[in-house]
Amino acid sequence: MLGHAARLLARARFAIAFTGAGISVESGIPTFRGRNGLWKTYRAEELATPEAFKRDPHLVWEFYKWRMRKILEAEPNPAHRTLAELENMGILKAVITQNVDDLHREAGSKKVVELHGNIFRVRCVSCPYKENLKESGRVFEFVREKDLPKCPKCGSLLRPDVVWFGEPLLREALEKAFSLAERADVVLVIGTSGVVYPAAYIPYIVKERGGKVIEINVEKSGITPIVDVFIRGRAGEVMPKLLRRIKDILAGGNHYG
Ligand code: BV8
Ligand code: ZN
Repeated sequence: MLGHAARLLARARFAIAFTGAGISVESGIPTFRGRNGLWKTYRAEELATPEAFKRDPHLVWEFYKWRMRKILEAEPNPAHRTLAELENMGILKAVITQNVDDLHREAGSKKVVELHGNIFRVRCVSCPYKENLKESGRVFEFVREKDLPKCPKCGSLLRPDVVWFGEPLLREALEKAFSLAERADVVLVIGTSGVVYPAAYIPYIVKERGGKVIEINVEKSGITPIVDVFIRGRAGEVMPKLLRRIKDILAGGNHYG
């Protein structure tokens, strides 16, 4: 399996990666639907919605600040770092991610398409005001703040600049992701249950155009039925092994053929 995946990637003309919450598990960030449930009493689906924010903005901000704190304590893991190295080697052309944790960028990936936004960006519910809290250096003060965050321009509520359930994806990100998928001859799918749409279309677009689909997951997912190579395992363990095999092939170590 690993050798087949390594050969597909080493020979790929235009390989991309498609990642979900599972790639960040080994950085200590709980998945959405995993056993260790993201949020003890509430399901993420109920909190990551405009209705929840309207009904109880305090609770939704408590949920997001809890996640921001967890992510700020987290480090990219070997899976994130391997994707960044594959991009530097010219093998991987882009990472399309459903995650909002910014760990791909932290790991050094340059071409990252964030389909569901970024947890460190906030925007005003009324005016066009947006702020990337990491860039403005306000992230730690923001996370500590107990009161509801207000827009410095118009005084309205600020919200996380992420795509909630029932909200349309950012058109520009979606179009970029779809055009990357249309060009890809290999897509490396890592750590996604493949239940959230329209993001989950990405591997199908590659498949429909004759591309190859490689999946790394600890269990089968909604994508597995269309996968050419399924590697069962934890992303942080599998990815470094896959990289070594690819390097062997590129070094002409043709014992993998
Ligand atoms: C929209 C940002 C329409 C917020 C997120 C019924 C059928 C089909 C679709 C729908 C439906 N009912 C509703 C819908 C639409 C809905 C949807 O798809 N719902 C799902 C739940 C059925 N989609 C939407 O609402 C989207 N918008 O459709 O709008 C529209 C159009 C025009 C105009 C108006 C409206 C918006 C979806 C975006 C929601 N926002 N995130 C935030 O993060 O707070 S999605 C959220 O789920 C995260 O981004 C997460 O990444 C994403 C997907 O989940 P996964 O990444 O796959 O994570 P998950 O926990 O599910 O799985 C983890 C996987 O990792 C598992 O497979 C596990 O085995 C594996 N794993 C674990 N450990 C490891 C590992 N793998 C490797 N190594 C390990 N160590
Ligand atoms: Zn405003």
